[in-house]
Amino acid sequence: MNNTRFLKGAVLIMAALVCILCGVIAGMVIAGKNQPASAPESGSQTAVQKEKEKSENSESSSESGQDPEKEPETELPSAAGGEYYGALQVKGASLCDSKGNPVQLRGVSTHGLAWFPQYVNAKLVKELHEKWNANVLRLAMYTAENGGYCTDGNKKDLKKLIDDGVTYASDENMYVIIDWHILSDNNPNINKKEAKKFFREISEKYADRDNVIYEICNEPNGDTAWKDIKSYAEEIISVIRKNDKHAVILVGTPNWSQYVNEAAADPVQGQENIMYTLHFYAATHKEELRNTLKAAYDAGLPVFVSEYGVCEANGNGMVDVESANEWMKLLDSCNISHVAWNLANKEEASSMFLPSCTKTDGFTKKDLSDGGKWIYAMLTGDKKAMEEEPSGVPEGIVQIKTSDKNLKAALTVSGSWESDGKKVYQYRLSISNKSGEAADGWEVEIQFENGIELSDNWNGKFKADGKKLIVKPVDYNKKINGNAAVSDIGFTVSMK
Ligand code: IDC
Repeated sequence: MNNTRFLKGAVLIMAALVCILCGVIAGMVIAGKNQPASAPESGSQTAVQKEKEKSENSESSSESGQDPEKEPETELPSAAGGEYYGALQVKGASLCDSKGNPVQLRGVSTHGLAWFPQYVNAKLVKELHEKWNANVLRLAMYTAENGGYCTDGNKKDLKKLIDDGVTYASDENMYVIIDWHILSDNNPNINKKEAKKFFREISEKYADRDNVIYEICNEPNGDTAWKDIKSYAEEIISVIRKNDKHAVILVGTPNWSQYVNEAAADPVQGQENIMYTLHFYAATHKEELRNTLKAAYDAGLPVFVSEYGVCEANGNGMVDVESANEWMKLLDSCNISHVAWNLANKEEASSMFLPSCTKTDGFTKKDLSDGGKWIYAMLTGDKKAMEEEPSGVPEGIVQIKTSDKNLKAALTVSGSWESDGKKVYQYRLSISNKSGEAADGWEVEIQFENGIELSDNWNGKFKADGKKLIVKPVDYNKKINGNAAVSDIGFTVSMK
């Protein structure tokens, strides 16, 4: 009996060690893949540490089994499903079905295909169609970053991911955008030769598919002028048109696809079914860019919002629900199509899934980041999905106080495990500003049941003192606009 118990224990410990080791190695591989050199650093925790925590985390939960008191989490319910309109055409400023009725595509974009390939899977695409009501999926293929198509990326693997994405979307009767995601290569002419080759090949391959849309340059930026983009567009369009006479083609605009006014003043001539992209990030771009969009639309320019975020333009920072709602009002009133950035669990506000969630399908509301919840609620009309997480006091905590009565802090446990006989908790914190006025700073004081030791933290400045933890902002999440929130602040503590 004792021997069996000893053996069982030894097996468990060995299994645990193997799991941790695998987790660390996987973490290193994933970290190498997911973090392009230019990725904004989010706090002091490295991706390897996070992956390690995740593996330790899931390990402890598999040993202790399901918490019987926890309510079972249900997957997202079926919704109406995104509509399919057959072959599309552009008439005036509108995207239309084959009969000429204006239609709107609404959907989501992958993150960089090379970094988060796991989200290109049939089950998730089905889920996005049936449960999120999305009718378009964008496949973002970076051209110049780490793993980019024109740098060190594996062209064969990237084209296979595109092909899978196109197949899954077609199986679901969804539109699919193939996005030549220029970014650090700020002028599309830099990789024009490669672009021509790529679009020649894929337009030949997908010529018979009515649901494929080509996005020929994600975001020209820096000093790239509209005339540079226009001449590039003319060349690429003629390459595509040799194979595919009717597909909708999306053309980027200067300044990270914002200056649609410049395209409106001098659009591509003699071509049909061309649209111009405008990209916005709700917490950064507001009234002024909305006015630019409205003016271009009123001038008759067909605009497609092939990428937007509900957070800041760096893909992180705060989620601005109020601004995002304003944007949607405008887009809906003009029937302008929109695609949300991004399908990933990266530690950044624009990722729709929480970093602690490693699922690639079968998502529940609890798996969604604040931005993800907003996107889900907007696409499905399920307002409940946006309700705040309970701001009561989670496990291990006695009280949470904020520096201002208009600021409400919500704290949730995103993981817990044991280490060296101590209980370790990982918490996520978000702070919402309930007043209409911006708050220029904030401070949160958290009182724990026991003395704590802080082992990790991100997106804030932290000071632990006995049973107390003070959290203050970092530069980029200091200001909270009226009716907006900052989120994805996190920390790990062990209880003494
Ligand atoms: C960001 C990603 C981030 C990645 C970075 C690479 O969210 O994880 O490290 O690219 O430079 C865009 C771009 C889009 C950006 C996004 C957020 O099209 O590639 O993704 N953004 O910064 N335009 C405006 C914002």
